[in-house]
Amino acid sequence: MKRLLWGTAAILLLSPSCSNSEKQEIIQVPFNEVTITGGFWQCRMNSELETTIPFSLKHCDAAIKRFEQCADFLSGSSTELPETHRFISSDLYKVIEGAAYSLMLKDDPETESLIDSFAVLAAKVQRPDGYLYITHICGNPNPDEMGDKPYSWVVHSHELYNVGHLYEAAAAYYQATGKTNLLDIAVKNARHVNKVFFEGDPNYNGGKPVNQAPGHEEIELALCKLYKVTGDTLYLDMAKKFLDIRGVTYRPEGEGVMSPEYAQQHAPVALQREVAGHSVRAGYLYTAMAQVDALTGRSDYAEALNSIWDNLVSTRMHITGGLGAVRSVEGFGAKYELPNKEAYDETCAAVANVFFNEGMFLASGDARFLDIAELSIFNNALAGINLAGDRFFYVNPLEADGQWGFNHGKTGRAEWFGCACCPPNISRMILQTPGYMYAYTDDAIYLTLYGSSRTAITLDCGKVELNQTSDYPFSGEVTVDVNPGAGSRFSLKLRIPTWADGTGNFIPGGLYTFRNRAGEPVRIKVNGKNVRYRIVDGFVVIDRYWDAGDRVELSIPMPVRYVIADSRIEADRNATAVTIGPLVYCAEECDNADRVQNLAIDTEGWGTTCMSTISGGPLDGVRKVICPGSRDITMIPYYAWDNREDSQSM
Ligand code: FUB
Ligand code: ZN
Repeated sequence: MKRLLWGTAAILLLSPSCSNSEKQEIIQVPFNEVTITGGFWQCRMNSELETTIPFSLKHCDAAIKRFEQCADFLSGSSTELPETHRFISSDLYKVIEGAAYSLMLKDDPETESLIDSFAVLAAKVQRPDGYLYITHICGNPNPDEMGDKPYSWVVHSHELYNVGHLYEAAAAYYQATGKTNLLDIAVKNARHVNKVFFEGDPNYNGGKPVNQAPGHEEIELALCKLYKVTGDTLYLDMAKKFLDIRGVTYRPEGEGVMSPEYAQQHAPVALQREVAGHSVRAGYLYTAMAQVDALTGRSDYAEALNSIWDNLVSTRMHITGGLGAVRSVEGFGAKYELPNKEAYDETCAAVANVFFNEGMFLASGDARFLDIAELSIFNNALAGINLAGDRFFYVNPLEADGQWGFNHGKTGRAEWFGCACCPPNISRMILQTPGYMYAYTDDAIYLTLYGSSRTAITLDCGKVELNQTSDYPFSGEVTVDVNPGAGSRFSLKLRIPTWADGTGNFIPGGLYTFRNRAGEPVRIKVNGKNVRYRIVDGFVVIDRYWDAGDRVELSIPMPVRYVIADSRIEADRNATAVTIGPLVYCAEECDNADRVQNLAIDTEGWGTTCMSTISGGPLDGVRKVICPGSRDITMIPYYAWDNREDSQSM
């Protein structure tokens, strides 16, 4: 998609571009090479490191106990069997992954020793051949859920889902510490899976290769990570094989969780054209497809992914970037089936949406994917965790009445869940967010998500230090100090979000459009002088010789915008949403002494809104807005709701 927008003053193309015309690989700057220096992300990173990680580790006791019981049972020191559970181990692995990321940012010997002890335990439980799934190892499966023996119910047992999360945790811990204790377990398991699924192992499935894709995707993207940290192409080959047999070698033919669509098994993945089924599964699948294409340098899935993405953003995504509107299947419904109060929008699905869109950006260089990643981060994903970092939403509706226990029985946030997939998912994502800020090719640097931060990037022409200051997403003012080692030429690509590009769309896809115009255009200055620019693929490209001390100032206006949804979304007819920059706003009962469902906004009243920053209390530093209507309506960013009390909200 090309977008054109012209600003003022002189164009900055000083001489022909040095970039070669061949498509270059776009590389993300890893999160641990970006230092957050203030602003929005500093608070979130601090609450992660200080609260969420230790808090989550404490909630792993039940999962660790199963490993201990299994080890004791195997050694003969106890006859007590661990409780059967399909995927509680995966929650523990995800917590370990997040904890490993935290170790990359801050030393914590206690956390490290806890992970090391767990690795000892896991090695005791793992079968000598590499198999690792407690219930079958201890021989006490619930056959309806796990099958009566290993890999006999691949469609729902979650055996491969669990070890996928183990691979991700092991890769992260290896990157953080250089230790191979978990990685050795992961590698042994992956080799075993390869033998059983693709070669044949006399001890499983009568010696015939299982050759069936798992019902819950995850191992595919995890194998990509294993490949990246080990360099062993076996894992990339396995990821591709698992993708290519999906919907080919096995296809359930029932309904609900046994429907062919539920786990995206209705067609070979390269031929799928619309989003379908369970949203977390779908999100992990699409992420893996994008990654396998990128890592193999092929475009086997590009047509499918582009079509699926178009279908997603133009028919089946909530304004918060939430996926999986339908509670009964935790997944996608019919086109435009996007209810508000009943919306499911699992936190894990929002996280998957971020992973998917980051992958699509890296494959294409097109910022429209970053618009969706950003939308999902700032709205649905961040809503999944409170500001203090110790209470969670699994389900993220767009309206709540304060009565219904929509959040797996709770009317508001929960401390943890029996099925705790979401808390560690959002936790591991937040720690990786600095990695979504910068990317680069040989001769270009992309600024992809704004926020106060510092990094250094090595281009062909040498090392470039960048120091960015911004209160984004509460302000669109961004200052970047550029310091190349020696005067050198490269492009700086500044992302201009769709909501600021003058096209009248909040996000790509046309589902959500503005009632009011943007007003002021985006302005860019280099060393104090206005730059005339155009936007290509969502970026302004400043191609010039850079010198130490050069300063870029980007000003993205962030007025209050009123948004209407496509009229085919029945639940949103006659409704107006309020957005500021990438943030979707909502009204809570505690700010509005009235049933919020009774409030009516003046749909033309955007000119008299009033923004201010909250000082003190749980929402300290959050930008609120007062909009005119049946009364003055106080609104806060959607991600910040239910941080004060469980109440009505919309
Ligand atoms: O099945 C594992 C996880 O549990 C899924 O990703 C979530 O949707 C929840 O059902
Ligand atoms: Zn979840």
